[in-house]
Amino acid sequence: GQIVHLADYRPTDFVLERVDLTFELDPTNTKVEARLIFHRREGVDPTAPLVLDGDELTLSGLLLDQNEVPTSQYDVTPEQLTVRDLPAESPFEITITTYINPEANTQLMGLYRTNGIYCTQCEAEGFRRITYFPDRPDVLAPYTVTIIGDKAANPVMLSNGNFLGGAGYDEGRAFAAWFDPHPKPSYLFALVTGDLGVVEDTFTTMSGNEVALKIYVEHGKEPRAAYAMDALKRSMKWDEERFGREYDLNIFQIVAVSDFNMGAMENKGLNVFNDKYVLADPETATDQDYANIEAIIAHEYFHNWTGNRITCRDWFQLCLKEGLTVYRDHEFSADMRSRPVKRIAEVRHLKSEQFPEDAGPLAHPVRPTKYREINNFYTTTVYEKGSEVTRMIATLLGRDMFKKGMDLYFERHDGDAATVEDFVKCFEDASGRDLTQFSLWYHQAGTPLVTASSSYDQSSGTFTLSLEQMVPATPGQSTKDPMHIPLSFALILDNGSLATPEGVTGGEVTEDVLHLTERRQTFTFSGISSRPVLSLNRSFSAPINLHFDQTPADLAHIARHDTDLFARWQALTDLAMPNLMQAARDARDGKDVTCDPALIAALLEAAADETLEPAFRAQALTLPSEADIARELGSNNDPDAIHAGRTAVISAIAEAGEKSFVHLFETMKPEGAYAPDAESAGKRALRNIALSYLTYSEGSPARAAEAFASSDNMTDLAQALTLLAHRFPSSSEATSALASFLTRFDGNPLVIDKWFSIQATIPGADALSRVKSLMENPRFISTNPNRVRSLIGTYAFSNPTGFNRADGEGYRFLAEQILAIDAKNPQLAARILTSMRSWRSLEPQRADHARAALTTIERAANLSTDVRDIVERMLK
Ligand code: B3K
Ligand code: ZN
Repeated sequence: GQIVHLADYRPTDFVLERVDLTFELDPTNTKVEARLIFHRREGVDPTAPLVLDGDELTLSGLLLDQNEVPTSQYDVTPEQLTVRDLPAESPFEITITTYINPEANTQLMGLYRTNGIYCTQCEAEGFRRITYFPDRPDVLAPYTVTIIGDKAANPVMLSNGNFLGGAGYDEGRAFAAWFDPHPKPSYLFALVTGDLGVVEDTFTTMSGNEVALKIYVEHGKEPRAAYAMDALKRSMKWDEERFGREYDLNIFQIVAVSDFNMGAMENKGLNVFNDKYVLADPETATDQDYANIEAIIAHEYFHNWTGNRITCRDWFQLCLKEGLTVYRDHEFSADMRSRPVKRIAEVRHLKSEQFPEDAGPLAHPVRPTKYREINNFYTTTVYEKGSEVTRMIATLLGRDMFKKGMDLYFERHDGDAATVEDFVKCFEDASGRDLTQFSLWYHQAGTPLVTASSSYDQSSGTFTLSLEQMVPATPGQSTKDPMHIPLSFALILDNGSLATPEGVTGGEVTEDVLHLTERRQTFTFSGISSRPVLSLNRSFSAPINLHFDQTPADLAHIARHDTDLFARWQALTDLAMPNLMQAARDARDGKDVTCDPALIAALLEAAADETLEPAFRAQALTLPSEADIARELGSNNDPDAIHAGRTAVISAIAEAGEKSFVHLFETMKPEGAYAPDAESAGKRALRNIALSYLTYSEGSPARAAEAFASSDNMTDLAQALTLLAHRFPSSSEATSALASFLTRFDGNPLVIDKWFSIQATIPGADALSRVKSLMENPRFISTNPNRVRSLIGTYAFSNPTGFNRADGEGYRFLAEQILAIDAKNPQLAARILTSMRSWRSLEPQRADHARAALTTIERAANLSTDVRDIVERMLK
């Protein structure tokens, strides 16, 4: 658990030339032989020893150029192997033998077993659990891998790169050999073997190479991989068209496994996926599942260029591959689906996940400068804010210059382990623009707050906009410099058309983007003939909090007229938020909750507007979440009051709009058999949000029960079940729907996960006892990350009233669970613990309970570095 500092980076003393690995598989005693060829880097002290990383390893053999190394020449611990007296100049070969136990590997890092399959996960530092190695991303080499194992149990034997050959070589044993010609860091190594089914296809690249595509799944699940295959082919095509990136091996493989710590992993030529993000059919997957599969298949595939061909120099540069690749997958989904609706979903996600992280004790820059446990930095800040930073570069430079910069990046850094500075430099060189101030987005944590005020002067025809920016203090960064904030804007006139100013003073404006670069800046637009309504930060061009006291009338004007659909949705949200905040305060003070008729009118108008796509209308009707309201309130939060206030506002909208909701429910049914396309999904979303409102106005489970009984796809079924369980938890309709869902999908763990999550998020204090009894259910497997996340994780992250019980029982329960999970799988435990990152903004009684629970964790014996790092930062 030492702290690692960016400032301490230096290249390795030895250059790795080649890696040759042989695995003799055995469930509890796998032999790994690693032959590594090194040479001393020029200029390095000729006596410097070779130091290799390990993690829980036992060395059983060590050769130097095929001769046994005397014990006096090396030191070894489970964490490190140091070899001395190595050749000063000529290359040498080190052969290391270790034995590892995949069956006992509950951390799911390194080589482990899941459902009879051998599988690896090496990012960030899992390779050192396989053999002693310079396990860092700037050590790249070509790999040859030989796999030897039981023939019957492992008909499929896979590793990175191209297949060299294989056969059954003696009684009951088989082998396979793979060669990956592309130099890669160890974190991209993968090995998978087992008895798996496969779905095959091909893709012909833009220069005419035929690539074999294979998706491996458990036998019998092949039909459920069809959508993933389709998404893969579309991703490959899109990356050629949009970024000019072509695939570079003759085979691309994906394996779906059921025990996996995260979503998926971009190992070179052999992606390993959580099966949740591969398997889908209409009966078992929701529209959201399909969209996630499409996005994650694309994300991992896109890593082949942004991550693998160009990797990271060190783990501080993680956003170099993750932020950029998220940006790429966002763009892909926007092109495949509806761009504005996709943007709304991204911003909802950013605000609900990244903004709280940036405003709490775990805040860190997109490019951090120190870490204690790198696995704790695969955060929404690195990923999602990292993506937003890339998006801002595109906004600042414009589409063509951005493309030139990307081309330069691919050309200049192909084969490199690069840095964020390298990346930014490409855009500077391509465009001639100085990005020094802009780079603060990588280095300063915290969500900037921009305060805006405007005025219009009729006599001179000028519109004045005053902006002020403030970046809040974050851990380790008490003062901040002003940032370069690109704000997309429009001046909307009375009739809905956009004003074209004659001139502007006070700062740089390029096309529809204002460049806010000072702490305070006033822009004056001239030649505006009548009072315009300003729409600011359109498309969410900058990831900021914006305080701009616009009147409900102005917001309604934007919601009606902006040509940017995102901005229309944003205006509706801005209209709703003060209502929801006041509702929470009123509920807390025992007052009657009211809802502004103007809000109701604006929402119903958007809902009924048939010129708008259904998916957008569904987003418009989906009010900010309880967590969103808590974030806006900022401090002294009472989740029960927020829930009560929001529920009352929803009821008021439901009453007023009942007729429209009945109409939408009856008409928004996609025709024909289920198809997961965005348009049909949009109709289902609109119909289901209408159904949700109707449960409030009708006050009866009847309509949802009927929807449950008649639905022919998982989207509608899961939504109906959610409404029954959440709105009418003690009704016989809810009980029988939960029971029939279980019977119908028993044996399909990914669907049972939905059954767990739906129950874990039933609002109210009873949720805890429900979660506890579900943990006793035999279908709950405490070592499977998907089960744990869907029950315990969902409860802690997504049930504000159930988890934040006033008596603190939710926190005490979580503390116990974290310790139990930590003993087996530290990464999973640490991730779920981050659900408490906003504990300081709770009202004092709950905050005290939360602190006490965190302190129990902090004081526990044998904490992993992962959990210790999180809990200590949260309590600091
Ligand atoms: N690169 C992996 C994440 C690895 C997480 C390691 N703790 C998946 C992705 O971002 O594509
Ligand atoms: Zn990624």
